[in-house]
Amino acid sequence: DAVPFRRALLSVSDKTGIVELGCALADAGVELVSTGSTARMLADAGLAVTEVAEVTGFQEALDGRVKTLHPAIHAGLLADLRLEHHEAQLAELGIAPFELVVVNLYPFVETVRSGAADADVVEQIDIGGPAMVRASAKNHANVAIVTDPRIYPLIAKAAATGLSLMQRRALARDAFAHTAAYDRAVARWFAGEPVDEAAAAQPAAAAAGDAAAAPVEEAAPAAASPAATRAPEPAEASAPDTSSATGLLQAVGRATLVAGLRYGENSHQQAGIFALPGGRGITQAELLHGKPMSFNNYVDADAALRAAFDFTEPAAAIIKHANPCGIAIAAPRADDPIASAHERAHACDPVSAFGGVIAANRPVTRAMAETVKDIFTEVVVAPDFEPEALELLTQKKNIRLLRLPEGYAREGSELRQVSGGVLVQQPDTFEGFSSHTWRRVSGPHVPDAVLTDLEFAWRAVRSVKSNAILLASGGASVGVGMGQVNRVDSCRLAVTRAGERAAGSVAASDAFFPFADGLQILLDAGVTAVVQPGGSVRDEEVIAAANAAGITMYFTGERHFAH
Ligand code: 93A
Repeated sequence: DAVPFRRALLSVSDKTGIVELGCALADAGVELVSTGSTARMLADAGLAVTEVAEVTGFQEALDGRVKTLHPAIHAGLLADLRLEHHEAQLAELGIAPFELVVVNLYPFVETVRSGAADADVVEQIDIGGPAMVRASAKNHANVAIVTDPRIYPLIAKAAATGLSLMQRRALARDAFAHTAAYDRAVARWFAGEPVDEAAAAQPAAAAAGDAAAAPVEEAAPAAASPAATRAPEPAEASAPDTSSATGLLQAVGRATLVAGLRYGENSHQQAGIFALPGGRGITQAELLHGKPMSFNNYVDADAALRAAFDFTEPAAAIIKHANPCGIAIAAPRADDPIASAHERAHACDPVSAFGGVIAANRPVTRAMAETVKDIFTEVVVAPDFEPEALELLTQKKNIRLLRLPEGYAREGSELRQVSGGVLVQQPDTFEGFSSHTWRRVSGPHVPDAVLTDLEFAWRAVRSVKSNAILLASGGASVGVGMGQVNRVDSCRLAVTRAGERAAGSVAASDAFFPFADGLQILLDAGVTAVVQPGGSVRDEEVIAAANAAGITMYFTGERHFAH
């Protein structure tokens, strides 16, 4: 649904970046139409540009008060070319449509601030500009409206292909917010009130700041250039506090488009990624190499980060379809801790790790890269990549390398859509992982090493979708059973995946065993210790099974469902 740019209307007071944008558009064969001083600037840069006056057949009138306010311009902005009669009327009138409009308004607030006389302030009330902005935004089905120089690079990148409907809609939203804030400032001035607050109320642009550098994947599916993706620079000062539901919802309301995605979970679903103000997560990560991130890549990379960054030790997680097929921390005294963590995470389930998404909570080292390069991997996301690691991995065309923003952090609340509304909750950051707080309900005291393993398993299992069973040994998962609709199947899965490694491993269950049957599967496979929340009405039955097998079992008192 990208509408290719054939004809663009440029009329800007703030000339920042307009020549560069003009050049990119001209290079892509887009015809440039422009007003007075904008046109002169473009022409001075050697670009072919058509003056608005040439299009309208009227010279600017009334000291410039009437420049673009003309049917020859506005019909070109408002024609809905999905309608045959609009197309026919345009042709009859001899008017060509615009697909791109770049406008910013007379500097009204700046003029007020400068202490200018009333007559001069009034002259700086832009009329023709907002008319174009609003017309184009209304007609976003056909026109992309750009009011913020910060997104010119994004437009330049899409010069040859145009923008998707989703992107045009986001731009339209920002355009109306922009003109609304502008008019609010004008109204305040007439009321004798300070204009600054009104101006400050202006929402962020559709793709603010460095997002400008983001590729327009959806619009340019065939574009080979992977170019760095970087989301808007977080505006810390004004960013809502996302630890409360209202804060998170406010942040969502102010989310800005980072990029259209090629498609959603499937190729017939449109999709895009939006950044929250102040966000410092996967959305803000920089794509150092590889094809643009897909919708599913983002989901999996985020799940991988959640798992890897749950540990303070060097840790790696490999995700497939939002579930871990391996989580591990570095082996004690490993030469290269993060390489060790990754190798051990991979060893958990090499079959599933094929085509997986890897997250590391430490910079990727050369040694880790050496291993990763031989494994088909969709994405590696990490705080950074050592230069040699980058050199090795960039040799692989199909891998995506993502560098996290500094101070990577998840939002303080989580949001999930349900029909008619949204669910908001605090994330599961509960830190009661120490075995000191657990209750031993069966078996003897276990050695410290086993306790440490249980603590690892209990933490790791919360990154696994329920019903989750995670078998671990030596700080690495060895078998994961996830996402089953009964716990027995999750136990079977974990044990099967672990194979011979189940014997001697420890197990964590994200919620209580409702019957002894699931636990029995773990016991039969040779699991030596179990940690689980407890709290089932049949706890006694479950404890009896553990006792019969002579294994140690702990109750934590809290569960870690992840749905
Ligand atoms: O004077 S206006 O209210 N009437 C118009 O017809 C009109 N057309 C464009 N303001 C108008 N503009 C504004 O001129 C634009 O919003 C933009 O800010 C400025 C660009 O003029 P120039 O290209 O001559 O610098």
